[in-house]
Amino acid sequence: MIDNEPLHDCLTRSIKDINRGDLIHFVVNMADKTDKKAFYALLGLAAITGIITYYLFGAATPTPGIVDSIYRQDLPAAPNATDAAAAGGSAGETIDESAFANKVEVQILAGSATQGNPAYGPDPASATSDALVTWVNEDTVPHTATSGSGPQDPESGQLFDTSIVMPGATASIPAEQMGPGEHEYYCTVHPFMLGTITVT
Ligand SMILES: [Cu+2]
Repeated sequence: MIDNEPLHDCLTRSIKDINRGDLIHFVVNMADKTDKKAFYALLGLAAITGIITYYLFGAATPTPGIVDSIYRQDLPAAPNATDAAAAGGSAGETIDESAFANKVEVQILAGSATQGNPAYGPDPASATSDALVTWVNEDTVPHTATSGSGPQDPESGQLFDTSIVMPGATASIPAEQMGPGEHEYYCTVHPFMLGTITVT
């Protein structure tokens, strides 16, 4: 202990000295003994530790596309473009598009999944009762066109429902099925997406 050195500094210095001394002692010992067995044993243990760690991390890493959650529920089978055209109406009957001379197209606009963006176009849309109304999903995520003002509407989906329309796909509903009048509709995936179609 140096004279007048504060006790705290003395202890700190002592601990540092002990640690450094131990380390040097260990290294010198290893070199002196040139214990090849110990060296190769350490090398082997390190390799085994590495391999085990590699595979454990691999096993613990989630696989992309696999959702391992107790809350997950399978969605109903997504209709493809052909099915989507036939998905109109609660009965899901096949629609013969060639039977319609009068066709009205409504776009589900790109970017509509973001609240505040325009949802459907044209909006309002209009069709005569002999028309076939086709929603075209121009966006990159699934949408629907479902009659009603929103999920809370007790009449929701009762007049018409495209069900899920995948990106790039279409879904058609005969205007006759909607009946005359001004019809509100929305997207069940993004209930802030609202549109109106008037059948005359
Ligand atoms: Cu949507």
